[in-house]
Amino acid sequence: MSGKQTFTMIKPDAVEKNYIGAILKQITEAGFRIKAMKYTKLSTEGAGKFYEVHKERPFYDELVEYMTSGPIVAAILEKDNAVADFRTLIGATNPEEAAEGTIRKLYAESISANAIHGSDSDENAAIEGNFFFSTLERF
Ligand code: IDP
Ligand code: MG
Repeated sequence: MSGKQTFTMIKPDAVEKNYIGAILKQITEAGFRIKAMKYTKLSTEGAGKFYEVHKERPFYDELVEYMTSGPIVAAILEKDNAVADFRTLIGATNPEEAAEGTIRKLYAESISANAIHGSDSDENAAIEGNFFFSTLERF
């Protein structure tokens, strides 16, 4: 059974380019409701922890550096089949491979600076949401 929530971040490249509004519009028009949201900046320690699963991958240091290079928007989103539907909405990791109309196709600049994060499973959606938000910050 698929869950109702996913977790997202609008990444530093998209924030820097002033795409927050356009991206949130696309997300809400696709039927996602905002359960929690904040404008914040990851520390090196925080980004390292968030991406711990990628620690052994060659791009880990680059990823941590990039994700701490500027502010992000973090959010918990709600919709039926949230994780899979949101991955479809954002498109492939590499924007060159992302389908037309997806957020990464429209707004990402490269495989690392790829505009947006989306959880890859219900389990990770819960872990990632808990990383940023207390229960008092969810509505
Ligand atoms: P995903 O964000 O589509 O789930 P993951 O494989 O989980 O992709 O990778 C996490 C993040 O790490 C990507 O969104 C991207 O920012 C970065 N990344 C992934 N693959 C590469 C790469 O080959 N070079 C540089 N950065 C990468
Ligand atoms: Mg991933």
